[in-house]
Amino acid sequence: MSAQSAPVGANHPGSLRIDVLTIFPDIFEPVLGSSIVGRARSAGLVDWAITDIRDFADNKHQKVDDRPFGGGPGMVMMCQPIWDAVQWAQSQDERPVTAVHLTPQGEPCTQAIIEELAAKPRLLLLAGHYEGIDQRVIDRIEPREISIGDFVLSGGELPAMCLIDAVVRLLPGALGHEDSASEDSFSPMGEGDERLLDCPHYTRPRVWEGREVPGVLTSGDHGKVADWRHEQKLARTKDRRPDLLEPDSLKNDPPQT
Ligand code: 9WO
Repeated sequence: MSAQSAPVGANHPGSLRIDVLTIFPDIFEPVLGSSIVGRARSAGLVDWAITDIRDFADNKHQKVDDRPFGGGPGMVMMCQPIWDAVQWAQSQDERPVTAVHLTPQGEPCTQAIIEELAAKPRLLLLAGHYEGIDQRVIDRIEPREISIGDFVLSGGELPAMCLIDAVVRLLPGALGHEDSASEDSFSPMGEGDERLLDCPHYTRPRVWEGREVPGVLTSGDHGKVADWRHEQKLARTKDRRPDLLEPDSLKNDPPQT
């Protein structure tokens, strides 16, 4: 089943370039620089450029926001600095860029969307702040609009980092153990357990504070272990996320127009 599908990212040469446009450039490096994502950069699989939208403000005070037409609280991010930053980022690499705007108004993110993004040569992530971004520059950029969940944050930076983490770990060579990604919850490349949540995991000691590891896992019978894990995945999914068992639940809905 997974054998005939090309590895994620195999359809483009070279490494993935990710541009991030933000008014909080400093918060990215400490998060992205560590762990699997940082290792993937050291290995040359990915690189990112974090761009401060303020650098593109065409006024003395580096003002990138203004009061909303129609009134109301808060501020709105202006078109010009964002458009100029997008143009600049685009000019840094000749490969076509896929723009993504992280917003609660976007399509709910799924592992299928992450796999699609991981196959692109370039991503440009737009992280909004304040009350949001002037709709006219969004209309001009025509980014894919993606939500990482039905909750409101103070900005799109954390969702952008979530998306980068999810994408980068799928790049071939990013995980030490190459099978890991395909065995996850949600992976369409799984061994028939795609669409299912993960099973419980255990490590030593076999007995901890009187609690024993399920006997099948220490039986040495690999067939029984595989069956048990599959049953656990199925039971957990039925119990916690029955919606995932509905047909096409992991497919991307076509854009509604
Ligand atoms: C605020 C708000 C208040 C009441 C009803 C709806 C509302 N939507 C927003 C809103 O979108 N605020 C944004 C804050 C404006 C720009 C960036 N911000 C943001 C991005 N918050 N949360 C995200 C986000 C992005 C992706 N996935 C989940 C949340």
